[in-house]
Amino acid sequence: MKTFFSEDHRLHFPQAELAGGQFVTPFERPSRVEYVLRRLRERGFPAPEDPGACDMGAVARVHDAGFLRFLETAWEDWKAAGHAGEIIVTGMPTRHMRMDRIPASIDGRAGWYCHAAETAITAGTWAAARSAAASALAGARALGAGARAAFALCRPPGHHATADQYGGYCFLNNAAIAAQALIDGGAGRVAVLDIDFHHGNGTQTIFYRRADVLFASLHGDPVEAYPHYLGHADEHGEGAGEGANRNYPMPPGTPFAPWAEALDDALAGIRTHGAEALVVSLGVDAFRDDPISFFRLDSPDFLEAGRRIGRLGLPTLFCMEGGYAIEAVGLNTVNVLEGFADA
Ligand code: 5XA
Ligand code: ZN
Repeated sequence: MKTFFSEDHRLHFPQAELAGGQFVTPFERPSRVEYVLRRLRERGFPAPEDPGACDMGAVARVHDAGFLRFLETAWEDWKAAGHAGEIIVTGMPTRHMRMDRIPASIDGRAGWYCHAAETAITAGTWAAARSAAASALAGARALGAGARAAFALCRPPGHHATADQYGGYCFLNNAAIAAQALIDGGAGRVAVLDIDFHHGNGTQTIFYRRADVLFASLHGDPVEAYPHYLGHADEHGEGAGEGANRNYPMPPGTPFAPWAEALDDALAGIRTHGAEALVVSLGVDAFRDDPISFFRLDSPDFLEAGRRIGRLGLPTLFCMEGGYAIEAVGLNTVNVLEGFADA
């Protein structure tokens, strides 16, 4: 299985994340990928390829032009405004406020383009985000060239990023960008399967009104878990996309058996949809020891999840998302890839 990865991910490492009313070292940190790289090596996967420069035309197929300009210039604008720290949003437009006027100030624009204040922007965030999208696009190209599977070791992750908002540690929606590239490369229908513990609100919103990209997500019930305001079972898609969105919210303590039942149902939906290619948002924070999640999957369960995904028989691109039990992230991620390869 070809893997793609850029060292530029290191350029994004905020000093702090706002969690539980405190500033803590971000859960989403560079060392996460070191464990994945080490495990890939140990298990005999080919050395990851650098994806090269990011095709911004492909990124612009998914993201709003104003949002991309904001991400590109945010750090300079923030510094020019005299701010000493990293970009942490203190106000966002919410109910009872106007949604038709984008502010001029960097503080106002940062709030406009953000949906979760735990996520800071630093000097290197834009370069790191582009490098993650580049890995996803290289993976999509590998599938287009006939590969059965590819793994994009994306960091920062992407599935919470909407067309015009960052948050949940995500800036560019790597999986959505790859899915769109597969469609643009000639696939009639594509599916995105999101097995990260958190609902992929960004991916859902991007494709919600479209029939050509099915989105299916297994996640902690938003009644209890981030992103809190989307991810319920009754969100089925709208307009042409009606029926092409499938959510499987599950309660605290969910072990593998019901999770796997949801996975099988999602895979059956993907088959029925007639997808010609699959993008997997591969988060491993459904692991029992994950510090910010509440499912109970064990490491061998990720192998079995990979096998079930592999039995679908579709060309598949895995894009790395979350997972914060740092030392187990490598094992659990590579277990999914190995299970897939064994199927
Ligand atoms: O998949 N998403 C994550 O792991 C990020 C969760 C952010 C919670 N504040
Ligand atoms: Zn997650």
